[in-house]
Amino acid sequence: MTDKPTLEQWQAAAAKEVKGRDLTWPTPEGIDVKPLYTAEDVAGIDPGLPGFAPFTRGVRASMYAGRPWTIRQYAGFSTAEASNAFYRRNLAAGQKGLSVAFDLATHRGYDSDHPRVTGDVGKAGVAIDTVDDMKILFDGIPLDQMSVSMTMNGAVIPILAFFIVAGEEQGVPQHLLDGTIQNDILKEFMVRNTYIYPPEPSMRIISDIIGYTSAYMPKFNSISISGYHMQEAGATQLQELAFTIADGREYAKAAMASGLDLDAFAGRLSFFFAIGMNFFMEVAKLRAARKLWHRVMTDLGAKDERSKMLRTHCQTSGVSLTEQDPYNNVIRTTIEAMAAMLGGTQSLHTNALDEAIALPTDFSARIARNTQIVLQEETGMTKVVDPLGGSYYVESLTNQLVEKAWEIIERVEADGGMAKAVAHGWPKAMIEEAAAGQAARVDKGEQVIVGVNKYKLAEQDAIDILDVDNVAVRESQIARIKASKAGRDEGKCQAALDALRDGARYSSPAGGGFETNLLALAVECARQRATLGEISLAMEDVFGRYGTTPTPVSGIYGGAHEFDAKWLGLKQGVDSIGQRKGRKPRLFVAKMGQDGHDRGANLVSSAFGDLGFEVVPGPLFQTPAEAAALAIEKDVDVVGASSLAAGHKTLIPELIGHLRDAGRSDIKVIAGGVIPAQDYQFLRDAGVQGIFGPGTNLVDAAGEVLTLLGHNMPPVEEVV
Ligand code: MLC
Ligand code: 5AD
Repeated sequence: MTDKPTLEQWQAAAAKEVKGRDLTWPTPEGIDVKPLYTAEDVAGIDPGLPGFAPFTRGVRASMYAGRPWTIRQYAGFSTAEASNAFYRRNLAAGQKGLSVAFDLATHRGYDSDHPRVTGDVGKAGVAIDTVDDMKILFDGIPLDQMSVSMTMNGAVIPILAFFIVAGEEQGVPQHLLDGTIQNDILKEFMVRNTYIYPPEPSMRIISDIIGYTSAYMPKFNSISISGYHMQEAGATQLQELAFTIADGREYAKAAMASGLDLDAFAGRLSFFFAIGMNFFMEVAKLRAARKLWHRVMTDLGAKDERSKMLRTHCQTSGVSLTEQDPYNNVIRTTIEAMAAMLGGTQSLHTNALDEAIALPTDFSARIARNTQIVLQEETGMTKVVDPLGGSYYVESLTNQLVEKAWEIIERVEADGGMAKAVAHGWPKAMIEEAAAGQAARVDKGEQVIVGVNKYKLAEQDAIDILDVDNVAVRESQIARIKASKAGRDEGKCQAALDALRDGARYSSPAGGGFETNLLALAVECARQRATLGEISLAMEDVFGRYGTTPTPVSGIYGGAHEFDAKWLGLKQGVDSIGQRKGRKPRLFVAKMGQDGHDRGANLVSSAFGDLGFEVVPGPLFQTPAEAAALAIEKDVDVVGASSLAAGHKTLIPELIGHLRDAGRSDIKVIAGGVIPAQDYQFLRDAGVQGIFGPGTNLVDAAGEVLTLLGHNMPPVEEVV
């Protein structure tokens, strides 16, 4: 009998095969993934059993063998009628739960007739101004049978109030309402930016909602603590994991501080993670999250095991998808969906193949939905609980993530908790540094993205995309707001709004009773047909409206390129423009409309700053007139308008018009972000001098900007 080979023998054999090349893979998480895992890596690790503490292997004993995850596709666009029809078609075709995407005007607490939101109405989601819109949205969809997720964080009080009243008027009492409200403000301040009020009253709103729903809506998940947007903003999976669990801990502590009993609400806290392309890391992340949450809730004193169970929704990663060669996105999404499933998600959204360009069409939504249906119904993969349990690699990764995340969670605790850490800014800076590092790896070709930096297509056919006529949507919304206001008892409506304003003023913590509970007071406003804008404004009168200006990180993108000939040539170009002008070239990175997606804008600011530009990082949410005024005040050479929420056809031409009217047509305007090829000519005709779509290489873009500024870029060979 031959002896069993030893690990040393394997090491020698592998080293011989690859001639001593190091096969370790250093991941962005700081984990050195080895080419082989064995029993030695999991010695002493016992992941337990599914359905039992600490739930590493899943929250239910039978998991998908008993009931598959909920196919819950996030959707919404245009009017309530259009979105309702889309939902009904999708439900008829196999979708199981609903998930509402609201437009950015709604997110930020503005009615569709507000002058700040002309470019945003109905664009990135559905426009909802009153209870009447909400009723149309769920027309023919029984709210006691369908679980509904609503992604809302800023205008969370009016939206949840509308939902409750829509149910009431549909004949469904609130205790039967089943669903989830996102209601996660900390990550808004960190990465997603659809906040309205400053942090302190925003945290009170969350406690008020947890208090109200735990008393009256036992089937409703009061929060969806979200890491998704962190990964979208560039966070590593470790950062996403750690900050999300730390956010959860902060919310639980805030609700307890407001007088609520932990076990009365903890069972209805839910989570939401992104699932990107690092397959095993994602599986391990979900398993680690469950283990960590169990530990956090035990520490906080939860008694009920249900309070310690991390239930989560997942969405495949939007940023991992590309405009280039878009059918590859179907492959990527399938792989990500499998990771979510093998990680044990409760609910899943799979992105559509046109993700990088526009909202889904019926066609792309069908492929996305069927990705899940095929996994559930054709593969047999649901028949075994946690099939990767016991994998040396997955168990070892799970444990490493738990340990590394715990270090970050302890750092947050040492800083006074997540609300303080967010105020101090370091989590956001960490995420932006990770984003800049990742962008540099992609732009340098070190991280392969098929069709973008490798295996590029010479030519690419345009695919059909959904285009929403926001002018028409806005007009129909304005008509409905008018009708709703005309039909209401004005005295009663104003009295309800006054009561809400008073409730906001009352400064002692929530939980002391429902007289000052903002959701309870808003429900009455909704019954009296107050609009979303009016309800938001009543609270804004007391709380104020919050705004920030980005502070781009520096040195990371430039540092990664410092020895590249092309980069050095660009730096010389920037210097020579500077000498010619007597000052550095100035770039203003503008964010107009209610679009708070600032990853792209921050990356551009950061990379151009590293090149030697003087960068003016614009505040979020400007109107075109405000952006033009700032461009003129700062005397910039170029305005780069970053648009990720489909407002570009309205907002950018307006900006150019304002510059022209002020006699400053010499200021060049370029556009970047999610801009479909179909819109390029329209924008060029409006005077846009450079367009940079998804997947743009920032080094190449900088070259074009220098040319635009009159610099003759020498060929790379002349620089070195
Ligand atoms: C589940 N159940 C079982 C079972 N599995 N019962 C017996 N045996 C099994 N094997 C039970 C559950 O206990 C539950 O009942 C019921 O079935 C439903 O299952 P669930 O697992 O709770 O699923 P679901 O209802 O879908 O809830 C999932 C959730 C929830 C808890 C994660 O919070 C949710 O749906 N979240 C979705 C969030 C979302 O869609 N967000 C979109 C964000 S988009 P009971 O009685 O125990 O409840 C976004 C993008 C952007 O943010 O930026 O705009
Ligand atoms: N409909 C469908 N999907 C949407 N997303 C955003 N808005 C919508 C919408 N209205 C998805 C995209 C995006 C993520 C935040 O959510 O995948 O990346």
